[in-house]
Amino acid sequence: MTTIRRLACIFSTCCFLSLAASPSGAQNFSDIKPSPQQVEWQELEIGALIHFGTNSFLDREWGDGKADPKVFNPTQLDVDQWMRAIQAAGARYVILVAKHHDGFCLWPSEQTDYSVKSSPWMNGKGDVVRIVSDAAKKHGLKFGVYLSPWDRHEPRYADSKEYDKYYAAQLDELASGYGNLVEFWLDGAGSGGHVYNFPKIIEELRMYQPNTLVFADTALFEYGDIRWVGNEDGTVPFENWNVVDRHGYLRWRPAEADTPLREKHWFWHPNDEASLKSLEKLIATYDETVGRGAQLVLGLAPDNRGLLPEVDVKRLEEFGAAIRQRYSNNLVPKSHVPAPAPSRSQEAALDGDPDTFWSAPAGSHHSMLEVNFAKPVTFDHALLMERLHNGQRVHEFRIEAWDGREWRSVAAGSAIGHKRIETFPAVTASRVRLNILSSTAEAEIRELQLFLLNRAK
Ligand code: FUL
Repeated sequence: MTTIRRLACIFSTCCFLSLAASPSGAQNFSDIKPSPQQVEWQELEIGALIHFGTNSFLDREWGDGKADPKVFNPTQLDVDQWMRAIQAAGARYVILVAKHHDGFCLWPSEQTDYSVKSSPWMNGKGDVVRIVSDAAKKHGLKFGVYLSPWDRHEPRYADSKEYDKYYAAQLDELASGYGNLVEFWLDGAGSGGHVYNFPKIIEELRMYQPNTLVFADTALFEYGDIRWVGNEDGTVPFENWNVVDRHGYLRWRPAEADTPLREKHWFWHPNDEASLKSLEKLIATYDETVGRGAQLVLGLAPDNRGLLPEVDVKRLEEFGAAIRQRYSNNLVPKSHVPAPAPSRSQEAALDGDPDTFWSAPAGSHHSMLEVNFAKPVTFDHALLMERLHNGQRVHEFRIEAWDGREWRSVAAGSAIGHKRIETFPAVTASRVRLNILSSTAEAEIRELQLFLLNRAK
């Protein structure tokens, strides 16, 4: 389902006006830095977004809010099975859709009876948000929630002010009752024309969850910490900058690319196995999201038993294994000749350890990171990582290989960001360098890695 997450039309404009009048004056791209929470979040790289509710029992994507809660009756619900599959895929966080557009709540909200408490599941005594948040913790995964603003069931939706109270009260329950939330997903779908008091809503959220990151379309600018990438295809358009501008207001807002494991389906549907994405497609998705400095969020859909279908589990396992295998054989640490003493600090970007980094000479706007190999190596992929604590500094780079007479460019771009994966025809060389043609201040490079992935048959 194509979705337009436009919150612009539903968000009061007063906050932008107050920002425009801010005494801080003009902002500069290179001064904008991530918060510690954003730095930590960008390390997670892959997340899972779980859609499960009455739709899962009715072969629907968007419920109309009229489904009988009695249809919600998973007989084999096993959230540990979900978590094992999520971990196997290499994901590090889970976002649960606590309420989708149909208004049905997966926790026993005190604000409505339209929830699990009116379902036969566990005789109305169950709480899916509780068991998923507990299971995520147990499996070492961070946990977040999606609470749809658009609500097709709740009669108060017709009255903006009354609905704001309802929504904020639901948010309080989620924000105060389930431990730390890594991310709060604000989906603008269906909300066109509706006015929400987001400043108040975010105030409420921050009271209990000062560290949570708010995902939203770029419209929710003053508050959004993570931006939607603009499509649900699993592709991040080049060049991907972490600082974005809206109405002259700059903010660090890393991109999250959400895409379902099954083509165009966020909820489970019967006889739908053909829509399961192929392993090749998922690998390409990884390279076009994480490999472009963004977060990949895979949509997972438990079925009407309450289990992830076996074929989905298998695909997630294959995906995780394939990514681990592809990027496990970095040629640089094992085959390169360590740099001579004056350039020894470069080793920190050549050691295969993303926790160490090389800093280009202080104040430089142009720098080189060179790798020498004892014997020529053949490679067709490069993986770069920039340290972002001080901002996204690299603005133009080339990866170059020495052909015996001159340096030849094998890949070039503007943004590096958290991670950048480049694919090119195989090159054999004993000298390779990252030529940073332009950086706003000294570049900070965590990794330069090289791989040979497409071996000749
Ligand atoms: C969209 C929704 O309309 C879809 O149903 C799904 O929840 C997706 C993640 O976001 O905006």
